[in-house]
Amino acid sequence: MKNNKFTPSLIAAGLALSSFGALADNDRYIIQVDNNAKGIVKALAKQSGAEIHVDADGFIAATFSGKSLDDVKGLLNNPHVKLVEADQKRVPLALFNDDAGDPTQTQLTPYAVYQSQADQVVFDSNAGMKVCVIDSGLDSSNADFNWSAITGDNDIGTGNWFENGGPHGTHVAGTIGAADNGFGVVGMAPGVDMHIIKVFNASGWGYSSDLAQAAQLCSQAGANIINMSLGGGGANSTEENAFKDFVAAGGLAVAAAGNDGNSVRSYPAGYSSVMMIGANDADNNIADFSQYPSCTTGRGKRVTTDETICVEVTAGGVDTLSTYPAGGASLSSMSADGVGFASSAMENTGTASAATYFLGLGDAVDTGAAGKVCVIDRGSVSFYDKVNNCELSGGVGAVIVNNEPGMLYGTLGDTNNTSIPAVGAAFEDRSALVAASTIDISIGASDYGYMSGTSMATPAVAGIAALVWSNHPTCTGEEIRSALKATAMDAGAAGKDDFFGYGIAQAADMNAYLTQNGCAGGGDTGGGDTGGGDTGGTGDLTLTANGYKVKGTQRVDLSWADATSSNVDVYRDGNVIATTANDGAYTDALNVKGGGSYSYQVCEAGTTTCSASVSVVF
Ligand SMILES: [Ca+2]
Ligand SMILES: [Ca+2]
Repeated sequence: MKNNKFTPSLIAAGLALSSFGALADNDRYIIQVDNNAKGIVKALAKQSGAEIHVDADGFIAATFSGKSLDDVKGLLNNPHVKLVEADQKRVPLALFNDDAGDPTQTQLTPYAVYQSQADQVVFDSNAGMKVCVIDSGLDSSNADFNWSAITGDNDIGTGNWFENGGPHGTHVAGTIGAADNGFGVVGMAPGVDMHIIKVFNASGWGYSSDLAQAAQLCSQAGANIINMSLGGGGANSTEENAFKDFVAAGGLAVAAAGNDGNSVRSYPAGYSSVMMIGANDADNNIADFSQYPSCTTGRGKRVTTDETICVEVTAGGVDTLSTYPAGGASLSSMSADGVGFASSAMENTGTASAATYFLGLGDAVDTGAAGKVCVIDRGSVSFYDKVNNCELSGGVGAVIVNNEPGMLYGTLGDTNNTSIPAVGAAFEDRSALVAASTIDISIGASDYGYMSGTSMATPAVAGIAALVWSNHPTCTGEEIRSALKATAMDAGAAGKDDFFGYGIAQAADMNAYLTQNGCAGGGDTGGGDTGGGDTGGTGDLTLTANGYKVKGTQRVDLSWADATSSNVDVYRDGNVIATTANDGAYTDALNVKGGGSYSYQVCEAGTTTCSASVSVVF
């Protein structure tokens, strides 16, 4: 029984980090010059009131305060000037990005909302959807919730549900249902009814019996969905039965795959009744921490495949922006020579505004940094050592620049005893930051911050389910689960795989699929499913699939068009099941009864020229 503990899936890196780069108006320009006449041009620019920031081979960059590009071209009408152009601000870009800005002033949409199309579906608050959040409580100090729609249960061991036992539960709840109210962030199902059950606190431990009881309390509260951003090793029949009962009554239960980056199966996610959720990043890549248990069990002739015991879908869960207990997170801002740059708060609230000093790797004390903001490269020594060496040198603030593309997120560790504000910066901004004359950095307490984990992906899927389900309220939880899988966007290895399951959850595609096919998805009554499949394929080869049953056994008729080779390969769930004549039709007779969900593709034989994946749900 000792294995039946579960823990909140807290990932330390990225905890309480923010990066809200202030975007200054840009009146900064690049001037291309002949090197031998650069002095003349610099003098001309200074005469015109410019502040020069970069003096490089063949060009300079300078701010002409309040002047337009045409103004500057006029001022620098000189034969040594080859070109004047706007100095564009460069920020690290992913496929999907959080809105930029200050969440106390404006509402920021987290990247995962865009990635999963949740911004394309309107939540129907009259449908009565309710999400039960079993976590560390939801702190009532955060104003970004529809508090009149939130209830909870107290637990003697963990205290009031509306007081946080760590920020985890508040962050999770924000991803599900932060209100659409003009500030802060917005959840997947904004303002959705929630029931909060607090089963762990700062000490971080709960037991499977707590979870089994919590499932019953969720049911009593009338919840449609249970969100469990938690997990641990070891199955437990009491716990399993509690979720089985919840799902049998029409509910949907989702849980985190786990954050150890291995193939271990976590529970409750590993129970068949519970949908296992993995995490992807803003570039549609799997998170390196996201666990990927196999869908098969047994050995030899007893091997069986069961897609309900492995990852079924994923959603964004890397550097997820959401709600914190008020003041519980850190927000940073940075500007260099008056131009805003993205930053992440590392440690120590406060402000620093001073001339810059490049401290190299920051591996030694250097009194040249006295009174200045240290710009430090990542590498060689710890972040703490870098900031400490800056402070011991008399530095008043520290900027640590990443040594690989993207923003540097980090902390100074548990034994930090520095006091100067320290921020991370993106590698893409390194040259500008190193060249800058002055840097201003500021770190303040915030109600919003970042966390990473399958704990963050799980509430994204719970929220997407609530969002779409609110538009199809007659569906059962199992039907919603099937629709999530049938419409997920394939990612990673082609077809269903252990890391992504069916892929990244897609709210708008799922909504359209249920509108077109009904709750049952068309599979279990002999109807066809030709809609809602993902669009991972390329080329002109088109495929439709029609699922039906013969004497209770699943069959799928495939028909395709516009293949050009004499034979085609037929794929089911990423594996070739047949190489057959290119006659436009094939029937897959599965020796399977009951429910199931399959993804089909047809490819020109021996090639990767394939149709899009088409899903069939029984
Ligand atoms: Ca909001
Ligand atoms: Ca895949």
